[in-house]
Amino acid sequence: MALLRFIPVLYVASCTLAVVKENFKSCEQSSFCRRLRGFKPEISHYELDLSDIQLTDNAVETKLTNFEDNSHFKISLSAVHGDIFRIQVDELMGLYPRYRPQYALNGEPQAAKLSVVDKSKDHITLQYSDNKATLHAKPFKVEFFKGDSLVAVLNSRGLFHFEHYRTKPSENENNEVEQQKKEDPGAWEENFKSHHDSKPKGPSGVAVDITFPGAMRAYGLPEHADKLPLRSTNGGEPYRLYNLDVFEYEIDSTMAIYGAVPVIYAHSPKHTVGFFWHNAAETWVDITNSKDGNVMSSLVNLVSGTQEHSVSAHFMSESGVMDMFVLMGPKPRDVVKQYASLTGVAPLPQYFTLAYHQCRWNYNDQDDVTNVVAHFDINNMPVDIMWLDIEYTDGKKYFTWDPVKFSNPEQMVNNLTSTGRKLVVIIDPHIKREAGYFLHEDSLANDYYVKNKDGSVYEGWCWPGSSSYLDFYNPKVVDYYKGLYAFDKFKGTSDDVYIWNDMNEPSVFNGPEITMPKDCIHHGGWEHRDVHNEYALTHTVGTFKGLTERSPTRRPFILTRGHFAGSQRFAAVWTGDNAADWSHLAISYAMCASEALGGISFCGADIGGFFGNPDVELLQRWYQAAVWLPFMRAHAHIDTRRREPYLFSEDVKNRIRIALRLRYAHLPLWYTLFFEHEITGEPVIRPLFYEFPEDSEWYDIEDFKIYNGGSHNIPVSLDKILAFYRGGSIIARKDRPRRASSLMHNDPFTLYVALDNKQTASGTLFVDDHASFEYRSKKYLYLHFKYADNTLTSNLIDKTDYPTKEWVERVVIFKPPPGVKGAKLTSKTLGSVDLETSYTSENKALVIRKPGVNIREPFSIKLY
Ligand code: NBV
Repeated sequence: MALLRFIPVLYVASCTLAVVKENFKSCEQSSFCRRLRGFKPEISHYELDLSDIQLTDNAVETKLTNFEDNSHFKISLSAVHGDIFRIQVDELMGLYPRYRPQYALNGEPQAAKLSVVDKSKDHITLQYSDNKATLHAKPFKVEFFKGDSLVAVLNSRGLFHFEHYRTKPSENENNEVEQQKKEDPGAWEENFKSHHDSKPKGPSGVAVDITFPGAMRAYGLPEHADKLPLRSTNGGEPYRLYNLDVFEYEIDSTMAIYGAVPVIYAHSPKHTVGFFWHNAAETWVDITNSKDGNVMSSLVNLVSGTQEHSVSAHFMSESGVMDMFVLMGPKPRDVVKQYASLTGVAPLPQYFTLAYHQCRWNYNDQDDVTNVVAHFDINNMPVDIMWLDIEYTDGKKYFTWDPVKFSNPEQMVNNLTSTGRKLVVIIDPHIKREAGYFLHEDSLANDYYVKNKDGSVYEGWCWPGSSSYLDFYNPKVVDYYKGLYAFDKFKGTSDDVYIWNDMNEPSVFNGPEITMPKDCIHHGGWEHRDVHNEYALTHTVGTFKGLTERSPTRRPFILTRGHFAGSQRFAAVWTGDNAADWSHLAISYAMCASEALGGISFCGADIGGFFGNPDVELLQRWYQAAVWLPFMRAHAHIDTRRREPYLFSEDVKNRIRIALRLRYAHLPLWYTLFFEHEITGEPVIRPLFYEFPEDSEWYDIEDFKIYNGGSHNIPVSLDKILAFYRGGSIIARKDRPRRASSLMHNDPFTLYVALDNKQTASGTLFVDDHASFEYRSKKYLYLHFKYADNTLTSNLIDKTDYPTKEWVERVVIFKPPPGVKGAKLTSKTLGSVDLETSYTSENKALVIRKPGVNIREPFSIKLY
């Protein structure tokens, strides 16, 4: 498959922003994290009862006991289709039910057959394909084997801990003093700054450690503004997963930000293993990597009984059941696909969504919007989508328009669509508490809001002032909410208007840590603490349903800030409020690569940086770099200077124009990768460790210079966009510059053939109508290009059809065989035709002109 890589130049970090850290908890300030991190028994407190097991075709179930306090749990281990083990632990006769996320999984995982291969009173071994799991009774631990290799050990350090629900010890109890001594002061109620968490159910934390013997590095746990490989956290703060609106977030940090995807991959050249912690409550994760060579990591080696490298993770959540998936690999590609088989994939987006988006907080009025697009046209710069931030609304009441500045949205939208453009408008989940506002009145009348612990409607402070929050856990709210997107409800919108869901962590300006209090209550009686990380996902589910029902023949487009495991099925994400700083440009790659491994490929960062004013060098570099991230949008804070790319000097404009055109030329590649993502679950962007590029060569896409693997010093002027085609790839591009992607649909392709050292190459191309769901009824073309034996061939992969005018205009072969005299095309309708060729010795490329064949038709071009 064709693979595109952009290697960003190393920038010197000089971040000038300052997050107010005091607004957010450290582990030490969070009662359950403090307790669970501090829980370090010499041996595990837990014991399995293997004398009484229930065995079915797919699972084994038995009892687990904490012999220190004699609490009992049921535990099951099951096999899930696709080389996955699932371990579930819940209380036996718990005082209250425990929450299991409702939206992360893409349906119930499909069970696979499990057989017992060995059983004694202290262990039982179960096998599924070439995967084995051994449950040890005392101390409790579970070992996972791929073939004969031990690849993961659950509870190897004995940190497994399940705080069962209890009644609060009464003040008069004799053991009160003892009890108080043992109990963390925040166990039964907790304060943070001026906020009080009443914790009506008391402590309910769950924690587990998992060690990956042999692993050299770990990846995953988005969203953090940190490097891609996870760092050892001993001595520092654990990675925190708690969706938060962190103003001016800092980089190189394990602090929580907007999204939470609790999946981790431990990697070594031999094995890659994944672990998905299916829990929506606040979560902290400690990482220990033996390579760091500290005391803790030696301990990990000791308990895992190995002197080789290992990585260990310690997951700690505030509440919920324990629901864990071990993804058995064996390669990065396998674990990521296994994760996708559980949480789903992003459905193929519309073609235009991969083009360039122009956003700003805010475009002042509808004339502003029209003018911006006109300037792009005047300056021959492509743009597909204009965005409106919160100021388009009537007083921050979503689903309304400012009556003065946006008095005629239909006309504004028509202006956009007449030149092939679209509009995206923002819709946040907080609702203005204003008498007469239909949404508020409906929500009050029908009981649609999240509640306080006493049952009254929760009120928080957000953009509109006093606000309440829709409770998407109530199915009636989702039904109501999706209806708000109907054209007769959201007047002025049309099929060409799409949605941006912001502030859905949820952000509450006067709430604890700028979010909703944990003792708020959702439909079903769940506390906000149980569902917090999933709230944004429920919001996008409502929006997705709204757009699908409103425009049944168009694929929805939603951008969301808050996200959770599974969000990819509904929305794209961006990295939130970054800064106009080189360090934020550099980290955007790591952040999106991490999201992509966590299933969320459709990711981008605000071009230029949200806060602050980028200098022109940074702005140009940002455009050049953003060409190679899946979601490409410029955005800026309301207090920044205008920075639409046409506002700059001719040479700056020219560089940005070249970058934008490069993006548009590669839209067929992005689109094909998204199609393949939907089918296979493979990420659209992939870090190098994912691909094992040992044999590859890299062709500079401008001068076709060849680079073999390893590191190279390459001079990079401002004009230079550093990007490479991997040797062995065939990339189909559309090189004719246009104003919008919709105007390129019938344009011809140029096939770039980058040969590997065996003089072969291959690639794929997906073609359809760019917008509808017809591709699900076989109305598409999925082509395989192959170059071998001096011949390029194109064939259909699937038995499908899509009548298209798209044709092949040119073929460019990098490093062609020596002495080529000409090329002959053969196809059914064109017969056998001699083609014109030319060779440029400067960049060692052979150009074959005008094959002229329709892309729908299989063909071959033979060099002679
Ligand atoms: O809606 C205003 C902004 C938006 O422009 C930005 O992209 C979001 O991440 N929003 C946050 C609210 C406030 C930002 C300080």
